[in-house]
Amino acid sequence: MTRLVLVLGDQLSEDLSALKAADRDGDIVVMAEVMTEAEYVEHHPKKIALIFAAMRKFAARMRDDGWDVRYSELDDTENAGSIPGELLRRAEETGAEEVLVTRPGEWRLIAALEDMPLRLRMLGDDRFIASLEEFEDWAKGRKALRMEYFYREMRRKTGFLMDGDKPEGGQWNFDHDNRKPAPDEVDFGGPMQFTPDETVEAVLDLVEARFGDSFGTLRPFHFATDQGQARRALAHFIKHALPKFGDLQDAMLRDNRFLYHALISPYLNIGLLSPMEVCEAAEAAYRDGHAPINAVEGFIRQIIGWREYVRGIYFHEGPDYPRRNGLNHQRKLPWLYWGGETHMLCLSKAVEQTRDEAYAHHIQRLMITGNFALLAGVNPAEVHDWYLRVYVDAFEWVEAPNTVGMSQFADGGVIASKPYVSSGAYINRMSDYCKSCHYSVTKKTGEGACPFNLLYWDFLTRHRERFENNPRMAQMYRTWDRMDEDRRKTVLKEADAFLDRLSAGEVV
Ligand code: FAD
Ligand code: DLZ
Ligand code: SF4
Repeated sequence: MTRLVLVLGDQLSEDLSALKAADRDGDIVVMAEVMTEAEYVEHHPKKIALIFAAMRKFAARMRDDGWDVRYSELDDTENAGSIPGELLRRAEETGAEEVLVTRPGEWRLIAALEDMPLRLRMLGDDRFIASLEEFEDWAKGRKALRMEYFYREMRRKTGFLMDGDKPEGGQWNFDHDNRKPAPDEVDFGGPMQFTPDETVEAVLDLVEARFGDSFGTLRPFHFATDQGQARRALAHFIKHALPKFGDLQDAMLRDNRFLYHALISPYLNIGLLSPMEVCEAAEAAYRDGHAPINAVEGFIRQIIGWREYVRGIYFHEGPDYPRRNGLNHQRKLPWLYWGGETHMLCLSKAVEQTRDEAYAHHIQRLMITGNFALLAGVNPAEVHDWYLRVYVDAFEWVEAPNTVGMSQFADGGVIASKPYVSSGAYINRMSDYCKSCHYSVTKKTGEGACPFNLLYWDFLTRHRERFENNPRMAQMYRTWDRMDEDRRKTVLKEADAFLDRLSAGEVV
């Protein structure tokens, strides 16, 4: 019996469970560029280009390896326009009755496949280190699902940075050595860039014609689009940037978009790199004396800790997770997130780089765009939609827990034990943005006061009932309570006026 083997645009790995379970001689691989996937949110054009180009190259490689691949390009006249539609069309064409698929990374697509009138065999995605069953076992009976404890399990499971049953260097986490402020100079020239080949150019033309009006700059396009290139990008990062990754992980510079970050998340998320190979390379750099423990532990924690943990949370919490609104925030996403003018330099720089690169690093996402949306009380569904659209690495299983949970505290504290909010002081410490901003970061009220300073106290006051008994926030409330009453009134009045101007669409 012939079966169809579905390979989605973020499943471009030779060792995908559906391919491992398939028969190269009898089964047929189905890959399709479809409008439903390209349109379910209005993705950044670079993201669509990366996925289509990588899909085309992967299909070519599979054919070279002897697979019968039925590939549909977006403009093919027969293209049914959706993944289930394409599977049904191929089933009719080939007489296949069963579809093998590796579990997709989004509830929406899982439901669409399950609704199809074809027999479906859905296999676990074993490209992750923890299976969903293992995550459930870990979560069972715990009051709080904290990443740090899950991470230790993953260290034990993989053996990364272990010295017998103890953590290498005597500690599980070296973060107190990280978090250094922005440096004056960066001696890493940025992630490896690739000149588009013929396949990539054809995709860029297609994306320009069909999605050129969406938010985001398509060209220049330098992402890796196959496994070989992605591996070179990884090796480049390990050699030139990993040693300083830890120290400067949280720093931000107005004229340097990448600092010592890897920019490998898109490659990991679409399957061009595996988490194991990435961590093996990082650990080898530590064992060879090339990179220090704080850098390597910090990096490995992001991958076997955070990345695995957020996926576990997404599937553990269920399909309603992305729509949660635990703080009942209702403001519309301000226009400045789409490139509208703003005098806040940190925000304008983060948005500008997002538009150009489809990339911003973690602290820009969390403490600039995320922090501002949370302080301003923006509806988390709109924030979620924005992050899913604009970043090249955004797939719901990883984006939603980071945005809705970690950044917007809209899941009521499943992921974060307190909201990630800060005044301008944090941004000033970690970046050089404030030096050239229209606002003064040291000014707390009055003309030219940094909006983060006003909104920070306004947020804490609005949500006092929810947070004042949180031991990690008690100090903040004590500081607020010690302030002179007139001053507190001025802060709240100015915050209100600022939010009114923001909602009215004025340039703030
Ligand atoms: P590096 O800083 O070099 O880190 C190395 C790797 O660790 C990354 O490639 C990534 O695979 C992994 N990693 C690091 N932090 C996380 C994390 N919190 N969750 C999952 N993996 C992590 N990451 C995504 O892959 N897709 C998203 O859609 C996404 N949305 C985010 C939204 C918000 C609001 C926030 C705060 C974070 C989000 N992240 C997301 C996590 C993180 O910002 C990116 O993984 C990281 O910026 C990718 O860049 P990099 O490869 O240079 O990472
Ligand atoms: C993101 C994306 C896009 C833009 N286009 C396609 C596509 O045309 N065909 C495809 O198979 N996959 C695409 N993807 C990735 C899917 O949206 C992704 O598999 C789901 O969101 C689950 O993570
Ligand atoms: Fe951002 Fe405030 Fe600094 Fe301006 S002063 S860059 S608004 S934190």
